Amino acid sequence: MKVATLIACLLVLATGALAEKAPYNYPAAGAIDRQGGDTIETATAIGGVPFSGAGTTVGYIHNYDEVCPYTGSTSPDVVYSFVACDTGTLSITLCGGSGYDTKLYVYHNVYTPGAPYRCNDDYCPGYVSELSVASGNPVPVVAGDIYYIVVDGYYGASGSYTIDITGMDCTTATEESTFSSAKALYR
Ligand SMILES: [Ca+2]
Ligand SMILES: [Ca+2]
Repeated sequence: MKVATLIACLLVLATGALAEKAPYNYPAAGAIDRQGGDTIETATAIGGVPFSGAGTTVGYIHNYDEVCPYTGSTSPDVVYSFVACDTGTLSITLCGGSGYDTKLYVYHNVYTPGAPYRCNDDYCPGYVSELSVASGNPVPVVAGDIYYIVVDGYYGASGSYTIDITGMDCTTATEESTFSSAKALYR
């Protein structure tokens, strides 16, 4: 490929990737509750599903970025971790009240830069992210495996977010009940 052709291709790619989005009025920032951790190593552990949390990415470090499909984000990000208590399908949405142009991705068991397990940028109005059955991009999980959920932003965007996870009954009560049943077998 000639250099001029290569440069033309790169320009087309860059223009597509960084195409400007129309402005959007986001809701006011909500209360911070069950804030995500700064990195995969310091992820906030989600004890059960259904789960609802809220927080902010403002003031956090930019550690992660995935192309889904926009490139070049330097947005700060926060991380949650979840060990599936059951095999099934999760829906994870930031669409309940996030206040900026979010990105959302999931890694399965290990951090695999460039190859997230699931990824979404703009499913909802306001360019907010969702991985769900409804969006055609759910998150299948396997009992006992760990999933890292990264709340990121487009380009350099940051702000307040909400996160809601549904799809299975992984509550502490269920786990304790299962554990008690299992223990009863050995009495
Ligand atoms: Ca980031
Ligand atoms: Ca987005």
